[in-house]
Amino acid sequence: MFIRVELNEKLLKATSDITDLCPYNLQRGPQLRVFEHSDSCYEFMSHRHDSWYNAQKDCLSKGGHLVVINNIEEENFIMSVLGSLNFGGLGVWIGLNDIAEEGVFKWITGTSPQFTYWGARQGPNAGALHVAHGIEDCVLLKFSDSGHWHDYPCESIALLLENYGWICQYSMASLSLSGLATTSVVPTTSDVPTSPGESITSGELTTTSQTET
Ligand SMILES: [Ca+2]
Repeated sequence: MFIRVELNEKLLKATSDITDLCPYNLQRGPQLRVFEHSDSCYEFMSHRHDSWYNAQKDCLSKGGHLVVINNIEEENFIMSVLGSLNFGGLGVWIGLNDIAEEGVFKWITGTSPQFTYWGARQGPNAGALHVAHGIEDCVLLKFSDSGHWHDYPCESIALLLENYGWICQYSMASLSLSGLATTSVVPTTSDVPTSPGESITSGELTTTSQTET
């Protein structure tokens, strides 16, 4: 029994920084954050400047997608991290767009938004006479407007530059103990604990898997 406890302690020690559970290919640093209420990692590419398309491409290439904001807590989390990173830009691209069907905003994951945070006269609230409707198909979380969402052209049009930072979202590896079922501690003879309270100091971790012969 103590072996299982010891393993859990080792696991917790190894994951003392929760961002350790983020995909290994992501660069570590203050731009990589975990939101406690979701199983996601957020990579703040807020220092970069590019089109919405290239932003989404960047997220996709690393196994994620542009951020999907499901509630006010997630919105506030993003604003607070942008603040802590001393974000000085206009805003950041998020995964919402109406590229496929004008006026019907959907998340990059294909779902319809249950929560929105549109600024005044933005997105579906712009009014039918708003001439820019058809070209403003991508959504910027506008830091300078308290984080409200504004629809913007997805990319630069002639001299009108539309390059902004962005936030990628990734699934976090689950802290599953099921993987430990095939992991056992094999202490060397001198390391065998004499009582359950004693810890293994130099036990070797041996991992076996079904793919091994
Ligand atoms: Ca539009």
